[in-house]
Amino acid sequence: MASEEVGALPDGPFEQRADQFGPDLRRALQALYGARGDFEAILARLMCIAQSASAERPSELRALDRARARDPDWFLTPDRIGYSCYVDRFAGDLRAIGGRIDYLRELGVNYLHLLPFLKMRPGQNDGGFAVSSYREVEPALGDMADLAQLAGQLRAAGISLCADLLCNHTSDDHEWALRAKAGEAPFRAYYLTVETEAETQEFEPHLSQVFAASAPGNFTYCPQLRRWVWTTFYPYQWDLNYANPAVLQEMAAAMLNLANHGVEVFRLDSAPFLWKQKGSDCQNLPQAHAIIQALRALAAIAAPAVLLKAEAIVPAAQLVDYLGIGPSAGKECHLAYNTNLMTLQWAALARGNAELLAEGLAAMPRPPEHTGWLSYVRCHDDIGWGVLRAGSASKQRDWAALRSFVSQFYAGESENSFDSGAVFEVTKGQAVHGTSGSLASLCGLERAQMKEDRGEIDLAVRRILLMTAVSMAFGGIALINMGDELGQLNHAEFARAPRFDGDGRWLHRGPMDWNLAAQRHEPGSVAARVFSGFQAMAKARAILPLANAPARIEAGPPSVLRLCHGQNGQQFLLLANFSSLPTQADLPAGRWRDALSQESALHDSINLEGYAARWLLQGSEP
Ligand code: OTU
Repeated sequence: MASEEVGALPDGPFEQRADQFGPDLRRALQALYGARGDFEAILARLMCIAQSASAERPSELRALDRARARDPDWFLTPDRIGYSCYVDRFAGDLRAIGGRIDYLRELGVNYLHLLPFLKMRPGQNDGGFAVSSYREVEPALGDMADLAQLAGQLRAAGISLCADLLCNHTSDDHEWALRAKAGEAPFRAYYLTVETEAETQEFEPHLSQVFAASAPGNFTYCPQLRRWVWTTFYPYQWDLNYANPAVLQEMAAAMLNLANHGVEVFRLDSAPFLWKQKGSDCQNLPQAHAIIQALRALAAIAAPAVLLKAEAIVPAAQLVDYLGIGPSAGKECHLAYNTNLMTLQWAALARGNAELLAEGLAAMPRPPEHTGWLSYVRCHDDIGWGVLRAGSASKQRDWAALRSFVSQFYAGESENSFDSGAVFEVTKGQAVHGTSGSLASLCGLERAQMKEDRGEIDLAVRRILLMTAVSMAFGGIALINMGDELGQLNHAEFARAPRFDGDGRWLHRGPMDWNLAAQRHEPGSVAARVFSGFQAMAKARAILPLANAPARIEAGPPSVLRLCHGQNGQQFLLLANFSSLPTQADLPAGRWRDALSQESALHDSINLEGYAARWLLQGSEP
């Protein structure tokens, strides 16, 4: 294999990478299993897993490993546009996704997150987030060969495939859970269980509740085990016990097997919850970070092209830690969802004011080198308001009041509400959790279309484009949630369907509306306005001098977010007016041009229509 040998030097063979990243693996494992007598054996076993994965890695993926080693910041270029969707609702099955690549390319997408597609629990399965096997695709969606084939097709089209790694829990019908229930001691040790209800109460008071209304509490009694199983999420999602090194070994092997089928980016689901410790809230513990760092080192050794992305819905103060800080910089995740940007943007839109948004973003620590944010305005989950709390911005605020304001606002309950969203998982006494709804419905399109009010439809479209313009201008990968590029509305039928068991997030998980997609070429239609707006931004973004976070962020006037990036003598300025009223914003000295409309010779100040977002460039022409 001459071609392999030519490129083999820069990142070197397995042994070289093992030498380079082995110490990181050792350090991470020490934080987890350092006190154990069999520590060296645990390390050796993981190295063995990495070695066999590396040996099995197909040659095209080894070529990718080499290319990525030459260009480690490949995922941080401003042309990175992501898209996330469910396989069945976007295309039908994995094979059929191949037939939609042209659509994705038309939009400018080069990163595709397919929501869980591995074998899932029959019946209730939290949209596939209850995995029954890490080594099989859900039969209705295809098989592992289809996965590898699709990944190859996507790669050939310049699209990187991202998949979830359900690392915190398995389904209660996963083989490990079944064998645990059957009484096999080694598998019982895969899960976190306690014997009595009284013991659960030693943890509960310190823990938060994710599905507080529909799945209260963090433990579920299992009659077969005659014990209480730790279930942070739904009762059928059993939390794994990483204090048992066998669990880390299984998860590492599962990840590397998927990587060898072409998955390039792993979304580490529920990353904050990986380690539990009595007396703590069992989130963001140092050991949870150590587990991720171990997975990172193993990927670097066995499948170096692979990226890790943290799904950590935590306040800003804890968020950047997932990108690796201090001595761990560059040794944890490459990417993390920028949930702070997302929630603060929605709060700004509700309040018609950008000051808190600017303040919150300015206070955020910068991502370390070679890491970046995943910016998004909507995803398959609710907007979790819980992250808006002390640490989200520098000044003291009444965060609880803000959380209930936004929650009510997006449930359409405030005087000025324009949206058709719904509260998610609200319980008595705990006023706020999250909001469900599609981007378009939350931006007012649904109500406006119902009223057939052209003026309001126009405002809603502007809000959609404003929210997207801000997220796309922040830096890192900008992610579009399926259907948002067309202004797709809520799917009320799903929200009511008994098979989804009252989980309100199905409100915005409707099937892709391909009829609406067909309208994207009909000038003047809402679909065309939204789609072409997204497309133009995706295209224009490629030449913006975006770093992995803005250089300066401020508000002025109060409704306008000003966000600047500057690189190689080129300056970029985003001006985003979160108010429905027009306003005027000062421009920094010099002559500016609009990167989207190409309007040139702008200087001194600029008029911003209600909900207008402008992308302005200064300096050398591209
Ligand atoms: C993640 O979610 C997934 O994105 C959800 O779709 C799953 O239901 C869940 O894990 C279990 O697998 O807190 O950090 O508020 O934002 O459950 C993990 C609801 C999470 C989600 C929350 C989230």
